[in-house]
Amino acid sequence: MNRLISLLLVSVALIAGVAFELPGVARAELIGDLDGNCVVNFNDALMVARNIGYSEGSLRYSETLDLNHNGRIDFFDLQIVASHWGEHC
Ligand SMILES: [Ca+2]
Ligand SMILES: [Ca+2]
Repeated sequence: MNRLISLLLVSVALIAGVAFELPGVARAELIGDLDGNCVVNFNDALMVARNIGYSEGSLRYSETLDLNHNGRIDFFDLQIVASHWGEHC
């Protein structure tokens, strides 16, 4: 069930990421490449989706996954991954 929810979140984020440009996100590095394999793809989105809801102070919180640095792994972080989908080194 959790996998299904993760897939649903990734799908929604992909649609939203295509629909909206996210302002203020620098492109100096490969934003959204969370596993460091030089491409932003499903695995990166899944890393965020699996940890949505965790915030600073939680053992499962990760600054790396909190792409907008608001202290919480949330849908907006997933949306950032989606907006960089397919980019590579
Ligand atoms: Ca990656
Ligand atoms: Ca966040």
